[in-house]
Amino acid sequence: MKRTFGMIVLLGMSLPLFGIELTFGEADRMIEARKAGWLEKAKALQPTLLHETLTPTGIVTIAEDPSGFQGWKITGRKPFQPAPDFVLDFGRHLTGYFRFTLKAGRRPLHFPLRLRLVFGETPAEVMGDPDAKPTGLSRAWYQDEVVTIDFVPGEIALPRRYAFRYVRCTIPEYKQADGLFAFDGFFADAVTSADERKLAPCPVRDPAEQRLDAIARHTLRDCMQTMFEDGPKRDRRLWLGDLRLQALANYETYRNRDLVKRCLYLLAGLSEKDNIVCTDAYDKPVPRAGVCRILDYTALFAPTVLEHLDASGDRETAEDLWPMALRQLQYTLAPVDEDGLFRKAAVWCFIDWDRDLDKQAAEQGSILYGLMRTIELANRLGHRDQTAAVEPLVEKMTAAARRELWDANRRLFVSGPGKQVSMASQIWMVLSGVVTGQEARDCLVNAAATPGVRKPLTPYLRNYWIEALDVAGLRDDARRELMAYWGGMADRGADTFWEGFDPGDDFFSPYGNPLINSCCHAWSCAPCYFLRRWAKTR
Ligand code: RAM
Repeated sequence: MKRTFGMIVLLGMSLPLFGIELTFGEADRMIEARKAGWLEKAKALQPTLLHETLTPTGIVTIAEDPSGFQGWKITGRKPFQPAPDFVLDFGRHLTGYFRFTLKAGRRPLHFPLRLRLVFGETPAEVMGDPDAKPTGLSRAWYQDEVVTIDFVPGEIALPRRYAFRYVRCTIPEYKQADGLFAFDGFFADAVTSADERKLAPCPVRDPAEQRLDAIARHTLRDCMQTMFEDGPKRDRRLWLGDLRLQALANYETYRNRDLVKRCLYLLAGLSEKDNIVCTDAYDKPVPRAGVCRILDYTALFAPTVLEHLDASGDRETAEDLWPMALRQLQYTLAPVDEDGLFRKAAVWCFIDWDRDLDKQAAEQGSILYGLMRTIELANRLGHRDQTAAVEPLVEKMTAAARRELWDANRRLFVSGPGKQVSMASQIWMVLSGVVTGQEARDCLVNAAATPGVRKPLTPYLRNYWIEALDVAGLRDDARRELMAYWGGMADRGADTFWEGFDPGDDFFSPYGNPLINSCCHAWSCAPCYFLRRWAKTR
């Protein structure tokens, strides 16, 4: 193997890797030859959605109440009766379509009948004012519509797909329209690619755990569409980080391995010219790459391929995608300097929606984690020779993390020039095996007890916190954390688990306006993964 130096140059930093240039070059050629075929395979794996027609369980009255989630609480329920402003309750969260039928009244409809409809995943969403706070995202994510009807009787089917349990209907000219029409029926067509008949039996016995398992499963199911969506309300996009957690939960529940395979092929097939995997994608109207590229998500491609191999035994797919898994190392390792330390990257480092989080240690850990899993995948597929050049980096990055980021006095990891203490740093250092055993336990426990420690703001990073506690041998703490955090959402009335949850702040939103948050969010489906796995190994 030819000795090459400085193959990776980004932001002026170089990493001396020996001989690997050759391997990446070969990977590039293989990717280019296979890419179009990957999109064909993704297309062939497109699932047929399952439909279920639902009718509302009745009308709910919702009142302002500071003890309710985001200040609103259901105060009563009754059967449907006509009113100028009413909220239908479909009894459960669903992803799907809405239609209603109207009857003619005693007199003809002599002006257009105008209704305002608001679809909500929570009571607060249908009652709150979406314009009260600006959002960094589009206001159009708020699910409201104005419908104008010229003729009755008739059926009005809204073309858009919504994520909802509640539908609020307001009729501004209700008085004038009295006697000109009547509601005849309301229907929801719920869609999903999760097949309840394939659901694995639930080994969880404890009722509190069963409650969380059911909500998590429901979350996963409503996100399972023609691909794994992050949230059926928003962004309706396939994100690699979300996909990994959905895939793991899906192996324990709906076991739709083909949907994981389709998503892996979509992300690989949609990779850009430089063959770096797409980290967010759409499948409609035709598959297209999104606009983001997240470093720590890229590092999760190989682990997701490896876990799919483990869950499905499908060696052919892993082999097919292997060059892609290998090729990502060139990108994820680029911001690592010659001493094996992650310095700074000019790309999006996500980790969590915490804008003040210093991400150095967490990125070091997630890149190292991805590297180790790529080597493991190589071993499984008999391609050890192709990762031989990067193997010494595991030791180098581990040593650099211990040398530069470990605070031996406090027995925890710090991050960045300000030596910030966060759970994110400990979590990824534990998951990447930089510390194990007592050291792993110490850093997780010591950081959590540090005043001002930055804690996860999203269920995404919480998920990895639970995993890290478990890996460190602290399963009881992992269970306690899980029950407290996801149980907190359940206690606040969650039908499906949310995109963001700060136990101290109902109004937390990464986007400025909590009504834009997604309340059925893929990366929050962890309980059905952990609780089911733990129940099998108690
Ligand atoms: C948001 C979505 C998605 C997540 C990205 C990083 O837009 O909630 O789930 O993966 O951010």
